[in-house]
Amino acid sequence: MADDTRFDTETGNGGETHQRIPAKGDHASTDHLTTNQGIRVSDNQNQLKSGARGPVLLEDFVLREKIFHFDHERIPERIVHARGSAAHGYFESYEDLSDLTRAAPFSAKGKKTPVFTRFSTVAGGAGSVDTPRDVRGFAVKFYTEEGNWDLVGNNIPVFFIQDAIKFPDLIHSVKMEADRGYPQAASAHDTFWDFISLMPESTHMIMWAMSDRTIPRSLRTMEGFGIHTFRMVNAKGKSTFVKFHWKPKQGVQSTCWDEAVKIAGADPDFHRRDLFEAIDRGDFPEWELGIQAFDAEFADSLPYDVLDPTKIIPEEVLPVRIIGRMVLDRCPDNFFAETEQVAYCPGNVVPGIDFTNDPLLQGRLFSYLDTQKSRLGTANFHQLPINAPKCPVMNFQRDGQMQMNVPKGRANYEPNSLDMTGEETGPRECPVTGFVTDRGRAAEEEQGDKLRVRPESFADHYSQARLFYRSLAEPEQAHVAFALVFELSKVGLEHIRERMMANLGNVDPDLAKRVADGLNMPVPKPSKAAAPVQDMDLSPALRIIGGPLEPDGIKGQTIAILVADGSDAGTVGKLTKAIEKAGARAVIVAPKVGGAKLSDGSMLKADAQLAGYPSVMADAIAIALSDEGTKMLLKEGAAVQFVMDAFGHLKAIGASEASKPLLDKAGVEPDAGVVGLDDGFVEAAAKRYWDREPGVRMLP
Ligand code: HDE
Repeated sequence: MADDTRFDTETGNGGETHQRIPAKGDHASTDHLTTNQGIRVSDNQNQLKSGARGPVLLEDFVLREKIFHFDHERIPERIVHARGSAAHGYFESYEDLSDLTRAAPFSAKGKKTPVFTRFSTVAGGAGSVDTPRDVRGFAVKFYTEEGNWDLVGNNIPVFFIQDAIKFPDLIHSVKMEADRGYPQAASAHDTFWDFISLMPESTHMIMWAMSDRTIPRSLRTMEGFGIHTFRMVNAKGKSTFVKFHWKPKQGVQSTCWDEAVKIAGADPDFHRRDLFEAIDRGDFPEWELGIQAFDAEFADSLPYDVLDPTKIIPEEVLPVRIIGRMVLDRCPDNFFAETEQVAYCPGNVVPGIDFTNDPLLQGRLFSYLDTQKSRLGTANFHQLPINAPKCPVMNFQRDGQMQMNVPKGRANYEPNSLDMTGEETGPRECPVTGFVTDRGRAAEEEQGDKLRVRPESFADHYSQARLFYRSLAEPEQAHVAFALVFELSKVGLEHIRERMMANLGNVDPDLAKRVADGLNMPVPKPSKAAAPVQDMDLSPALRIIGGPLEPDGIKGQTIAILVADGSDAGTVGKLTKAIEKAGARAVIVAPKVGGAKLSDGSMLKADAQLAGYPSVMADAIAIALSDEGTKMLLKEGAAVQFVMDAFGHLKAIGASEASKPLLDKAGVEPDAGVVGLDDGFVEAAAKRYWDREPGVRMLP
């Protein structure tokens, strides 16, 4: 049969029937199925056999190539940050920052630079769930016209360790235990807390890790931080220290622990889906980039060392200057090619950005390139489309596995004088526009004996842990105590719990007592601190609840409306409109996905089926049931749980009068967050009701 003839149905070998829709067009067209050698494939359903029921022939190159390629589809996952989700977008500078830096993205007001941003969890494997208690990676690749700049940060502004040499130990301790291979994506086990309790420098980060920051509601509602002190360098070579901050326009929002656990079961891809769907529907997430810029004199005036990555500079001490925004407006076309193959490296800096001597940062500069060679298999991974700079790349590096470029000419070394023969000679150095390492502080400060020591200025491990804990709002402090009790309850070895509580005694005696009570263990004496613990001025900017980035509306959020047969059409219609007007998404949930027959006889299609859409998926819920619907759903466990969880997770519940028996059955008690379905619902839906919490769970 001719190749390009269209035929609908054909009876294949063995009498099976399948649809074949052959391609049209000539040999230049792209709609033909081919092998990797470009040979058109006539049959993608059957192997080549000797006779219909006979043996398969080794000469079937179509089969062999297809299976061969499939066999090699997986690459090693990232050793950390394996689970990630990413998007394309742009960075827009709010001003011309040339007084501070000559870095290309900041050279003019309104200038746009393309970016690719990947968010990740740290401990779990690539197939692990999205909502464990974990730090989140926040890595941004800026494709500037002067090369790629990667700002590879986290959603927490400090780190567990001060020196890169401890990183393998930290990661080994948090990952699945070496002999048993569990737990996956969880820090609640002996080896992690053993290591942490022996490393007092981790205490500040532990306060953040046990706070609501590590159970974000969405990747869109997280802050990001560069952590280390970097330098910005202007055209005159003047250098300024900077710390980078990403502030989400969506606000900062977290889940309750019980909610995060239930989301993991209801939708393991909750964050990935949320990011993809938000961008897909045109609700582009946005972050503002801010810097804390300071000079050496200011750094020297601080009671801690700005090279120590376990320290912040509170915003009250040095305000964050907002310098631009990042908008993520395009989903990846292909998860593997882009999100999986992207390779970030803190060592990728452009002229105008430079490093400091932070010993954690310095170790990172080696690690990323090294691990990427192992993960992506060749030193040429920078040629992959997602990693390739969007400016010319010209040098004399050659060859290697998977070389994608075909460099021309004889010159593959520099200097050369081939131009005297009239040949192409290749690129030359750029002393003026090229990257020049900033000497920063006087060179003599960087000379000294070869030592393996920690500076004295890194010795205070507790003052900022105390600062963080005491700056939190009361419910957030309770959550920290709750998380510590939960995690240490999963630790089997009692001496580890005791040692950890002794360290907590230095943070705050009340916290140590709360945790000890929660474990029903005696409060140990505080451990010996390497430096006296200071009471620093509190920093309310560190709070989520009542903090500067608490969301003040429902924009970007999801509100579930539960309907069933008999639900009032007018109410549901009005509610949907009001939710959408406020910039949120209304999701119609019904017992059956085909929808429900409303009071006016119309069929309203459901976006989700009740059993598959527990209320943890939404930020607030509206129960729009009639008497008939309520009567039916009183017998449906998923409906009772829907309401009970929303109440337990401190969410707003809007309910029709007729729904009341369902609310009663779910144990809902009236409070400011339980309202009717009139105009006030949208406003009520904008927050969580923290006052409700002591009534629904025992907090330590
Ligand atoms: Fe990383 N880290 N890291 N890290 N890191 C990696 O690089 C490492 C650290 C961070 O979405 C790896 O390509 C060392 C701090 C992010 O692809 C690896 C040390 C911060 C990502 C590596 C640190 C980070 C990584 C694994 C201690 C926040 C994911 C795969 C000195 C500022 C990037 C890879 C992505 C990934 C090493 C500490 C952030 C092994 C040695 C501090 C967001 O190279």
